[in-house]
Amino acid sequence: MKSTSFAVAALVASVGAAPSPLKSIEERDISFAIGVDLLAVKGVFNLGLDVAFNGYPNPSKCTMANVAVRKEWGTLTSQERKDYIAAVQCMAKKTNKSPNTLVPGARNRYDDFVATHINQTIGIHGTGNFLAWHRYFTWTYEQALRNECGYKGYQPYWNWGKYASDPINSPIFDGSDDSMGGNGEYKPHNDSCIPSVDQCNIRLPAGRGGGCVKTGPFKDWSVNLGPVVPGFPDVPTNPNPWSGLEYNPRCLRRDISVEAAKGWTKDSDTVKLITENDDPYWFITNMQGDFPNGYLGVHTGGHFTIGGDPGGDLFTSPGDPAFFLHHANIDRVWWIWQNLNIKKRQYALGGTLTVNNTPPSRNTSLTDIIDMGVNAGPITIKDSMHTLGGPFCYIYT
Ligand SMILES: *[C@@H]1O[C@H](CO)[C@@H](O)[C@H](O)[C@H]1NC(C)=O
Ligand SMILES: *[C@@H]1O[C@H](CO)[C@@H](O)[C@H](O)[C@H]1NC(C)=O
Ligand SMILES: *[C@@H]1O[C@H](CO)[C@@H](O)[C@H](O)[C@H]1NC(C)=O
Ligand SMILES: [Cu+2]
Repeated sequence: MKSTSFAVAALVASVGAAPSPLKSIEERDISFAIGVDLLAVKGVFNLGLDVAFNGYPNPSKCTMANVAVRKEWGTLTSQERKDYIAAVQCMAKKTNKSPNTLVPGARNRYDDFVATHINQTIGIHGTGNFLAWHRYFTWTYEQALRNECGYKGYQPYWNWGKYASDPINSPIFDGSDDSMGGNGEYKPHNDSCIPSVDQCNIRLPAGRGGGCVKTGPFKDWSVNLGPVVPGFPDVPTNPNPWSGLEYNPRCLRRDISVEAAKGWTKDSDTVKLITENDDPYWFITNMQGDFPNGYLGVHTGGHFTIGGDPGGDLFTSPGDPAFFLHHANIDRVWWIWQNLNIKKRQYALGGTLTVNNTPPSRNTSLTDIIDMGVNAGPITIKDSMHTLGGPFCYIYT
């Protein structure tokens, strides 16, 4: 009974939050974002049926009665966005948990998350744990916002396809006081090369930013750690360039790329990713990008829509607070993909322990551990496969 009402309520929540006819610029963008949202509705309906027939994975902890619903940034009220922003800024005022011996450059609680990501970068990208690791990372951050900074909402996500035609004027990056801050000021710079200048498999033309973000709530944001692989050659080198963990305070820079957004993160790109990759290995690989084959994918496409420093640095990218909106959407896309074939995909993994399996290594396993450093205790990958199981209890609209 409870479970059936879950299906219905979840469905209603999805439809209710699905974009209603709006005014102005958003109307046009939203019409391009309906494909993924329809898949989400279909997926949550499946999820409701699944718990109705098979029960909840963790019934004493997580049911319809207490499930959190993560929402799209553009559907939040202005006050809800400001509450989220205030909590992020609060993190940058709280004392770090990382000991100075481990992360000499950490100056606040936000830096703990950046440091954990930097420290593990090589083991969590291009690997089979990529989605599970980032799911737990994003959730741990959301919990810190709530438990340490009084935030009452949940982690919002950035549905790329809604804004792919014009990311600079999106409610995420338009620089208004309820946005995640604007583009960087114009500073001349070269094209971006992915994965690197020496190996330019994919070239993105230089955008119209490149300098410090001077508009919106994060204009005074301090990026303290990194770079490790700097987004621009003029980013000051970290005193320990190998670890990136020494103190290196600098402004937040962005170079919002319309080409990355339009080329790789349209609604149809995400629909294609979800519907044309039944094999978990190819889903995870095409999502992250297949650079030797000139394929950027939605993950790297989203990161380079933000670009800049630290946004264009694989290691330090969580230093830009927009990171977590991006990765919430990565997680949502995985969640949708899982929901569309729960039996086969809920616990399906693809990939190995090493980046693009170089050097060759064993497959990632459900019993492997996800380490969150000072931010949270370790969990198994299996515990990170279900958003109603393990430590989690959330769904997406
Ligand atoms: C980095 O990872 C190593 C190995 O897992 C761990 O021992 C160390 O404490 C980590 N450092 C940070 C800053 O999280
Ligand atoms: C652009 O790239 C060229 C060649 O690598 C380099 O000499 C130049 O300094 C770069 N310009 C900027 C603004 O980074
Ligand atoms: C590793 O996973 C691949 C599929 O991604 C599979 O073909 C292969 O058999 C697996 N290897 C082992 C040793 O289980
Ligand atoms: Cu990452």
